[in-house]
Amino acid sequence: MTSMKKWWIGGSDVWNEGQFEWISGQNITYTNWGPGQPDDASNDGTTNADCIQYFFRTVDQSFAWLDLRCDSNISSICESKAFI
Ligand SMILES: [Ca+2]
Ligand SMILES: [Ca+2]
Repeated sequence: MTSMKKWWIGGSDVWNEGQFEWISGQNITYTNWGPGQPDDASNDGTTNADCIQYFFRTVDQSFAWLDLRCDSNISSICESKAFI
């Protein structure tokens, strides 16, 4: 990883506002929303925040989720099978 401290993690409520799902279609069974999230708003004040970002909270040195506009230009964390 680089010094970036925010990533897409593949969850969205673009299909049904307020009902977040993984893009694989699996239900989200664990959440780690930051304070006040999800609020369907992005940091710039725009609405329609439908994708889940995993980010580092400098205020308490922890990681949390927030919802953000899906067209925001950040990197993704991907899951794959191990090839061992
Ligand atoms: Ca939303
Ligand atoms: Ca938000």
